Amino acid sequence: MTPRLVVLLGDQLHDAISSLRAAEAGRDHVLLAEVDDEARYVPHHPQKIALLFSAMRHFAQQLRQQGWHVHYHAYQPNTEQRSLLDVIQALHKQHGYESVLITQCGEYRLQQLIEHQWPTTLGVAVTCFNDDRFIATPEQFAQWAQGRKQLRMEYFYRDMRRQTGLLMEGDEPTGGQWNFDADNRQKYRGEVPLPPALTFERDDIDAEVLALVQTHFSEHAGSLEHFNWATTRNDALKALQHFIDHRLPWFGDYQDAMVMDEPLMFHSLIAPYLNCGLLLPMEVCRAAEQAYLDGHAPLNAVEGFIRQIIGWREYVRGIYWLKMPDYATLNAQGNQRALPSFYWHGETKMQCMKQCFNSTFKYAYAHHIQRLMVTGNFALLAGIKPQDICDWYLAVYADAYDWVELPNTLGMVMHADGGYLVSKPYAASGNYINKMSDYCSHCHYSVKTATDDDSCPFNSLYWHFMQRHREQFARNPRMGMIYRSFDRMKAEKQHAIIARAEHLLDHIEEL
Ligand code: FAD
Ligand code: DLZ
Ligand code: SF4
Repeated sequence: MTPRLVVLLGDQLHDAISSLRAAEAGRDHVLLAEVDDEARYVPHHPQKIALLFSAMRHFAQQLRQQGWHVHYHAYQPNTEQRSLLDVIQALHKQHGYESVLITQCGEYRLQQLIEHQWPTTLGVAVTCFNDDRFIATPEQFAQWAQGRKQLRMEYFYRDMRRQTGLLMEGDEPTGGQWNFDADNRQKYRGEVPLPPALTFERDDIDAEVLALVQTHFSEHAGSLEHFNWATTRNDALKALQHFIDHRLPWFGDYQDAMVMDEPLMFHSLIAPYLNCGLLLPMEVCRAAEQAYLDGHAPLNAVEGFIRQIIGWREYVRGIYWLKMPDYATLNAQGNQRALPSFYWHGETKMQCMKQCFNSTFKYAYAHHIQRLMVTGNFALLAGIKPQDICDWYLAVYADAYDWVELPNTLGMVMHADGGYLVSKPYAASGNYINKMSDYCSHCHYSVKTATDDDSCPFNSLYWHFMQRHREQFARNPRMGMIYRSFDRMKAEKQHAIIARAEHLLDHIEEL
């Protein structure tokens, strides 16, 4: 029988993926390809490229052992085969495939090419399967969203709990509440020692890939020196177990906490594995639920963790497919400011930002609150162009893929969708960062003041942002109090704050 070609993208590295399930090992061929078009469409952190290339190579080896006929296109710097389609075309010439099988891609850009360009160029059918690693299909999400003017994650999350049965007792949520966030979000004062990082044994594939990435991608921001990601499913499972054993019990308590030179805290670091297929969302959630049932981790931690995965992760994906391609161009605040260069070189006197940049470039990682309330908050307050800051987040993290990065940045952080994803912008002054971290006591700036030469930039930029967008936000019932407290200030103080913010914006590169 004429073989078909299963194309596996770099973020589809699981042997139960829908495209493989539709194929036959004795008949069909499988392709994995390292190509410039995917590796360079943003300047991905070298660790993200190394993680993917090495995981792809290990996965190809595993598929061969399972009896699959695998074509592996290793990275070649000066080849004419720059895109996935180029590589597929060359193979198709040799083998004359009956059709191409693929699981739906995570990115609108590539999905458009797959649906429209691939079939015409190849002259064969391209069959696209639902990506059932996710719990909700794009159609299910669209149905849920229909008729709602504003979406709220919390209600969607409850449906996901009911659908999966996670932390459910019949129709009721375990513990009588859907959400235990009121018990979470404490400042960390060393009450529990921070767990050691898990390290992995490296093999020849890792070594080869690290050398390749160093040679061809070292101009991208970020270093390979501290590369410590799992590149096989077995190691990703060890990473999951390490999280469950050593971090999950305190995940809820310290989810929002930030500590000098401790970027990992009690976070799981599994997003890169979930997003590229080394781990599946449901197996991760079941493992966390089991830890609760075994009495190893409390409900506030386990519920909080599961909510991130079946709640936020599914919710942002639903919004992505519902709203693309227009979503990527939204700019509800009309921001025009370019991204300051310190986002790329990391040098700034703002200690909170410096801590986030250090972690980002060293580990291709920063935890959620660092992304949302520090580097994201700064971009929001300073009025950075949404497309600039989105490109940055897509490039610098090992877990970054358009479907999850874009709604988080454009919607959650920048409020550039006008409040479709969240009801109120996550804008905050230095006071929030001081409450949740020890950064301010190590900073050049003073978090206590707003108008002096050494005052924390977040303090005046916060009010500048509020005043700039007064018309948009003053009617928001959750923000009226903020405006009333600004209006109660003496006019002199108001002017001094706004003047300080304008000075900072004029000299943004010097902060
Ligand atoms: P943990 O804190 O241990 O959380 C557990 C898991 O929950 C994560 O692995 C992740 O899969 C999921 N999760 C948590 N929050 C979110 C969220 N808001 N959206 C989707 N999933 C979530 N996450 C990505 O996976 N890829 C991205 O490109 C990405 N870009 C982001 C950009 C911005 C501006 C912000 C504010 C958040 C972004 N996030 C992104 C969400 C979140 O910050 C990361 O998932 C998380 O920091 C990854 O670290 P972790 O695995 O240690 O997560
Ligand atoms: C992110 C990425 C990178 C860096 N390189 C490749 C690659 O060489 N080959 C490939 O198939 N996929 C790669 N990817 C992941 C794709 O860009 C990914 O499929 C899309 O981002 C869709 O989520
Ligand atoms: Fe950041 Fe301001 Fe605190 Fe410095 S004082 S660490 S700039 S919040």
